[in-house]
Amino acid sequence: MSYKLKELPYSFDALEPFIDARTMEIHYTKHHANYVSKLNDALDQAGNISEKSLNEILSSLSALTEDLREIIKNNGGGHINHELFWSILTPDYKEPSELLMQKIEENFESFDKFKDEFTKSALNRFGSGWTWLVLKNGQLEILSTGNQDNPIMDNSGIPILGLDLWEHAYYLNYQNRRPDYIKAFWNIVNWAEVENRLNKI
Ligand code: MN3
Repeated sequence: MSYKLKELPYSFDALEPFIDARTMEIHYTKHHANYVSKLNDALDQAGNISEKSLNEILSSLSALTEDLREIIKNNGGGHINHELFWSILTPDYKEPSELLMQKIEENFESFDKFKDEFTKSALNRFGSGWTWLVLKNGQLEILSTGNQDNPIMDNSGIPILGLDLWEHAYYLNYQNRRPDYIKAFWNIVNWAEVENRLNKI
């Protein structure tokens, strides 16, 4: 079984002006596509491990041989991280539902405090990586990972929201201005999908 690049639920220019069309196109057709293709190559070599779901494989990377572990971690992580990322973005922004808002306020006092904490985490990520909102032991938590690592890899939570902090996600439009990219992100979060992911855990 091999993994495929799922169609984006919107056009490349749909998230403008917050994320420009050229960035979306390269990000999806080159970067994400490359993770998928390298993941499939590695799984071909891995034999029967590929019968497990990708989440299962990535939650137990130590079961892999050393030569495949790093490549499956990076490219499998790259694939699931981007699948999540595309899904939690939308051109039709709506505020979180009352229920989700309540859950956020329970864990972070207020929506603004949640956004501040998430933003801080994203600004503090040195180099390439992600900042996540995860569910861990019934609580919402913010954490950041390097490279294409995903919180499921070390059991630090199940992500329901993630922000790609690799330069390829913003450099064409924002150059070194990561703070502006993070600020723009709040205009295109698909809170309904975040809530949907939370409900499925
Ligand atoms: Mn990316």
